Amino acid sequence: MPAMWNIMRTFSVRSVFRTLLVTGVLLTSLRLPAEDGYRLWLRYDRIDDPALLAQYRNAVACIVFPTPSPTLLVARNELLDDLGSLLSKKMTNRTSLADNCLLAGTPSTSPIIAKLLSSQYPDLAGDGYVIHTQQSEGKHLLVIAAHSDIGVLYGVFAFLRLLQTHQPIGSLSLSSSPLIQRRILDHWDNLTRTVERGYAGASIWNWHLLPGYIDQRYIDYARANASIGINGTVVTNVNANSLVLTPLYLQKVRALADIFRPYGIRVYLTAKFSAPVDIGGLKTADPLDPAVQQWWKDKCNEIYSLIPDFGGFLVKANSEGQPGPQTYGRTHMDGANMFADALAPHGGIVMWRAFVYDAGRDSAAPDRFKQAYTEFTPFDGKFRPNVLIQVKNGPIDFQPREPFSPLFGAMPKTPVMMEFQITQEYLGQGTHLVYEAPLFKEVFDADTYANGKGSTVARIIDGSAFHAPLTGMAGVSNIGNERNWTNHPFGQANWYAFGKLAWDHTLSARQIADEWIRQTFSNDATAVSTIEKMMMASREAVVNYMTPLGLHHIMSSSGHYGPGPWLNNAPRADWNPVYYHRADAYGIGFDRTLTGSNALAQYQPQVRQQWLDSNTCDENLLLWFHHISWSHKMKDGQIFWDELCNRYQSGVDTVKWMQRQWQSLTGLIDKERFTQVSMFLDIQEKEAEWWRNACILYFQTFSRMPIPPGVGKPDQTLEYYKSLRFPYAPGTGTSL
Ligand code: GCW
Repeated sequence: MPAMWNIMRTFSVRSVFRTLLVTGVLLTSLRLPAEDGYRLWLRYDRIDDPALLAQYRNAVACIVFPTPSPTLLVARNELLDDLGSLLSKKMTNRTSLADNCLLAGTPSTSPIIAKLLSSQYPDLAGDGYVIHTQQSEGKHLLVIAAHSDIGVLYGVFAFLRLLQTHQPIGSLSLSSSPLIQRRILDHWDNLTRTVERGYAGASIWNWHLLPGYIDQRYIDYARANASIGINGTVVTNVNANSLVLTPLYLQKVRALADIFRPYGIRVYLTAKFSAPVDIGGLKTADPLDPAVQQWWKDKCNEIYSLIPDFGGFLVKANSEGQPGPQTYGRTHMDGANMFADALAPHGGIVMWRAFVYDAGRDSAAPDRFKQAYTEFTPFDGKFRPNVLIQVKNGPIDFQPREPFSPLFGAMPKTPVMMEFQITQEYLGQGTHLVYEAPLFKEVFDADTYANGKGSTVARIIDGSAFHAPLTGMAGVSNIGNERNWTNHPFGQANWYAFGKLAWDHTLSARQIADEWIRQTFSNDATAVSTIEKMMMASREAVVNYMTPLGLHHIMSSSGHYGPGPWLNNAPRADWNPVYYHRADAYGIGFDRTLTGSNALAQYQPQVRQQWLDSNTCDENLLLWFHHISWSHKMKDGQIFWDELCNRYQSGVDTVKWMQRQWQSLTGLIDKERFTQVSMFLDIQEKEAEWWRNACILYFQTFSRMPIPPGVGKPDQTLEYYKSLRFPYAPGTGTSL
């Protein structure tokens, strides 16, 4: 192992890079140095195109960046360090402007910036930024400007991105403002450091050693998030532990909040509904009990005395065994409003999750699909103004493909925020290359018709459809303490894409992939286009080899690792795959039309119309809404059974194609990441075949039809696939 590699393992990569530059060890003299992925998309290696390097060096000859706040100081250091690396030139801050200076700041740090924003960017909102070239006082200037300090940091990262992706910077007039206010990562991290549905090692929060020991990772985490506009983090699991609200733990939370503050990141916590009983010595947690209300008010006062910019609470109540207001005969409204009242004097918010399905109402046509809508819509307009209802993108649970949740657009008087799952619980977990931006975009672009045509999910979430004053988007984190943060190097792209789309959901998945690849791997044209093609094909591949044509929730139980369509012995009916696919001798799929659960009635008529008829319904969603015969005629003329088998095969074929694409990049990608991705693609290929074989064999016991030609033949029996067990698969750690 080369000596440099050992050094890089031991120390913060950035500080090693700085040392190497200062001591004159030219990193660039080594071709494609080993990369462990720690630096994410923030690599800032020297620009390897000499002409471009010269151009950039001329364009940024000096820097003028007054820093009267911690955030501006962070922004300036980031700019100086990263430009120093990119341009391989020591950058310093000066106090007076010269030709080709980069001027950064806010209206209060520079009259030039004040004038620029008021005259040319009067609409620049909130934490948005401007990157603008202009002549001032006879000098050519490049200006990074914002109204807020954090906006300047966002502008700095955006400017550095232009350089890292080799864009021209000679004449710029860019501005960008976030379309969604709260852009939050939800960590399902337990105080024990296990991570529920985490596939990248242990939690990055070392609770035991906090607040005394500050891991460099906390700073690097904040920096990475700020670079993509994320401005909040819920550091604890929604399956919550009251302990985090005790004084001992609040000191630890405070240490994290202090680190994150200059990066514009607020800390939020999950609140366990029973905390007043668990740690407060009360006999009840009834939200209408004055002593309980007072307990939460006092708790909030205590938290805000330590963390003045504390964001608020995320609550999972009356869901999957978590206590909640219904435990005391009260409603979601009573519960959420109690927290809202305790937080309101401090400016905090409540994110109340709609992922509930405990109530068992609607005994006539029970369907888990319908429960969130059934339970929440009656309270529209009745929540306090600082409550957001946090809704998963689909009605069930982060499946490879779901229709959008019918709750989007169904609560016009209530702020509704999005919850996506970045971690790949149902998307191949730690080893499958699946780029999620196409999934996120598909949901955002879906039209709810809730306020007429064009009321897309994106416009519900960004508040424009119903003028929601409070907006938010959460992503369940895929981060752990693996050296490269996400285990799969391509998991980083999903973290990145989440942040970028929370900022601006109008970006395309391809655009985001393009800039991520350039920053993370290379600007080489072949590498960029090849990797982009792989990423763009990957989401459809996983749909095809796991759950084609609208199949859903057929993963094996508990760990959700691998196929388990045959499972039927879980304690609740709707925890069983057989509940969702309903295969029988006639056919397969969940009838959610009038003849079935009628979940379709929860959508606007125009949406319902799109999916109501099995002959016209989008085939990608067919089994979400219809129980259709094995010989149902598909749009391409095949019978359903053949189409199903072919889709499974096509998923496998795409993975094999991705393997070949990746191999064609030999020499263009650094060895370590190249090898890791190659091995993971091999695992993905085997698992895609496992999915195909197990599902086809199982469904064949109902269809009794032959496997069509061209579809790979299973190499094992169905009994073999059924016998597989993985009790120690990662991600199953429950809250403690
Ligand atoms: O999908 C389920 C997961 C649980 C998770 C739950 C939720 C945190 O399997 O692990 O619990 O969703 O979103 O609350």
